[in-house]
Amino acid sequence: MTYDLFIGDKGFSSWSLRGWLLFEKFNIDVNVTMLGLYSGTMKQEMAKLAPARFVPTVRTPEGWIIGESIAIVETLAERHPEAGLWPQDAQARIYARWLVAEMHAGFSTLRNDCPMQLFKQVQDFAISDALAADINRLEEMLGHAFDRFSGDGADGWLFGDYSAADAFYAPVAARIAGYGLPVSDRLASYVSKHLSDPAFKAWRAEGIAVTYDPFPYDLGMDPKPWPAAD
Ligand SMILES: N[C@@H](CCC(=O)N[C@@H](CS)C(=O)NCC(=O)O)C(=O)O
Repeated sequence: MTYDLFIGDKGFSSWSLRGWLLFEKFNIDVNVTMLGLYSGTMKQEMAKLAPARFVPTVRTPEGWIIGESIAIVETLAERHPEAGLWPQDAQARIYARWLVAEMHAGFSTLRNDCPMQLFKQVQDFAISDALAADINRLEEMLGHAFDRFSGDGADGWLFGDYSAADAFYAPVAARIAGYGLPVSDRLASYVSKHLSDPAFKAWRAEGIAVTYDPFPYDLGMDPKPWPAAD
């Protein structure tokens, strides 16, 4: 008996990526099922998972359903304390939870204006004042983690070792990369760390292998290649 994780898509679904990273990066066994987020079959396929409505949704080995990312991360952390989803240090753990909660509830302009797509880098993306404010807030929140908790300088994970907070900010890194958003050098290093993470690369490779007709998002004229990752 193992967990079941239901996701929607690998090229675009930021929340699916978060859910998958929580299993993949912390070595928790899971069977992954892809639902038809873009083919129109998801609602019908999710009927058996009610009252869950969105991906990611998890079914525990007991058959219990978890339909929200925050509930998924807290449940996995409670059931797998040895996996290290949250930092060990109590103060770091508070900040990791704060980062995850703020990601879940905030950054609405970043999320709306720059939907995650892992295919290309949009050229000359126009930065509104509201988007600039979200980017500043990211710099402030992640900068605090770099200053106080990351331990190994500008290119470490937020709390030294990979934590659930990094999983929640992986799609943010992808948005910064996918829209060429202007960020500080240390945030750019953190983005590169995500882009070169083997789990992220494996997810992206499968995501971009899918052909969409029509392609769900407008990438503008002549988008640039996705940034190179080691
Ligand atoms: N609050 C949810 C958000 C999940 C979410 O919005 N997932 C999107 C895909 S990235 C979805 O299922 N969309 C389907 C729909 O809106 O019907 C969570 O934290 O898991």
